[in-house]
Amino acid sequence: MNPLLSHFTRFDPETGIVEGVPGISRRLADLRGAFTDEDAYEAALRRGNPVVYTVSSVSAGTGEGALHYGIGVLYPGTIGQEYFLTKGHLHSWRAAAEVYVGLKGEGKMLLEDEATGGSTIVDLLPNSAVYVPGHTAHRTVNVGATPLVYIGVYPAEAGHEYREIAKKNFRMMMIEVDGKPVAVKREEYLKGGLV
Ligand code: PAN
Ligand code: ZN
Repeated sequence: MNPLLSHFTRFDPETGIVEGVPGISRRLADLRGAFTDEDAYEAALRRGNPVVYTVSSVSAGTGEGALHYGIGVLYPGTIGQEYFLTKGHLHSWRAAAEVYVGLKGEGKMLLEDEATGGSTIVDLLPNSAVYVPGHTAHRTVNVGATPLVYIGVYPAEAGHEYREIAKKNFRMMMIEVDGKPVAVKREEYLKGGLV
């Protein structure tokens, strides 16, 4: 048995903080390029640099067959019409899938097949799970008014690859229209349609 392996993890359901694990915080300034409305992004940054989300990762198991998991807390908010979101990534080991379990709040997951560009948007809600297949870019969006808390479990060897998303972003986006979340194609949004 791996002596570093801890079988039991307790986390704060409000903050996602795991005992003994330093979490990472992503602030608005870390999310340059993730929001489509650049003017709204720059204007928001001039007003402040809030924490948009935190992730506490538990990576006790190592080697073939091991799993890692992270507890994410994505705060509510918007930049222009766009809801607060995570950077989004592919796994470096593309075949690595992931299971997300919603714990609190109201979210959506944007899934985008790397080969076809095909998009799927799935609810991320308490008492529900989302299966993210391999070869699929994934991003979490908080479309509610309270923190979105979730856990994501993935192979220890998955790795995180952010460059592809940073280059071209996701094809779909979630925007707020009349107080409700609406999915739009980025190219349509950029043309000024559907809003
Ligand atoms: C999650 C994500 C978490 C933060 O644990 O890492 O939601 O999103 P970004 O990593 O895109 O900033 C996961 O999918 N891990 O593989
Ligand atoms: Zn992932």
